[in-house]
Amino acid sequence: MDKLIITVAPVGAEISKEDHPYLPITPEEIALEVHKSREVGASICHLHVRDENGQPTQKAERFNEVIQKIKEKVPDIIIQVSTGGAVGMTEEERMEPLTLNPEMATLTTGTVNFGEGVFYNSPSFIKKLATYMSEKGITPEIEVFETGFIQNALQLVDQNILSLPLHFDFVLGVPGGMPANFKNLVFLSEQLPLGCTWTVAGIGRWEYPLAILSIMMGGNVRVGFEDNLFLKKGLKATSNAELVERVANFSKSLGREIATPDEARQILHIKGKNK
Ligand code: KMH
Ligand code: ZN
Repeated sequence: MDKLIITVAPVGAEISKEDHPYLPITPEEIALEVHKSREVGASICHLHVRDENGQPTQKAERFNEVIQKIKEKVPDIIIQVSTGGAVGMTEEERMEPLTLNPEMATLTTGTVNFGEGVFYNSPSFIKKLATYMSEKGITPEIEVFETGFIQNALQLVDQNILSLPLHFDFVLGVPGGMPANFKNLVFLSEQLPLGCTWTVAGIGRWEYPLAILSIMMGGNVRVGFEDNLFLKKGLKATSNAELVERVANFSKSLGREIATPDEARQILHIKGKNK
């Protein structure tokens, strides 16, 4: 089994300081959280950023500011920018961080209800994002909120826009999306062509049960305030690093070592380093 790749998703677009005072918002706060998370085992940072008022933004300038701060502290971590942004953002807004030529970016290959909103991804927009990433050599992570999203990604392979092996993230437990449970994770992982890699982001209380199953199955794990705030029932983590460290400890105790960013690059077939 390959070493475990841990992704930290420290910010997200859905929670605020009112939900959790430890949510990192400023470039300095985000960089510090990523640094602490890297020290305990994270090799990828799934990045959303916030503006001066704490609101989600996809402005390239703000992403650049945050990425520079992260790189000062953690030069080797893989930065995966979000092209999902927040529900309701325009396609143009969502594409902005790609202009920074990041090493990795998300690519959601379908539309899903998302709480009270709709996370809208039309076939033409999916194709546009995939084509852009492919032309620029940005490694996509396919975000899967429902089974059909896998087929939609494989269609892009048939159309010679993307190529195998692809890397997938199963996001389970978003209200409106595919429920989080063990059967769904096993089912999704069985749909992938040989050689593809996957990670799981269990939302809320499912973060750890699905992380443990993934560790045992040879998958990978995403944790962070974007998905879950709690270390255990009633106890909020005071840092994203506490969530990362818990997964790393589970993995080590189950006999699976943790990948460094360079090892993650090899496992995920990422070509360029920190472009
Ligand atoms: N905030 C969600 C609407 C991604 O980062 O690409 C979308 C999301 C997925 O978080
Ligand atoms: Zn995200």
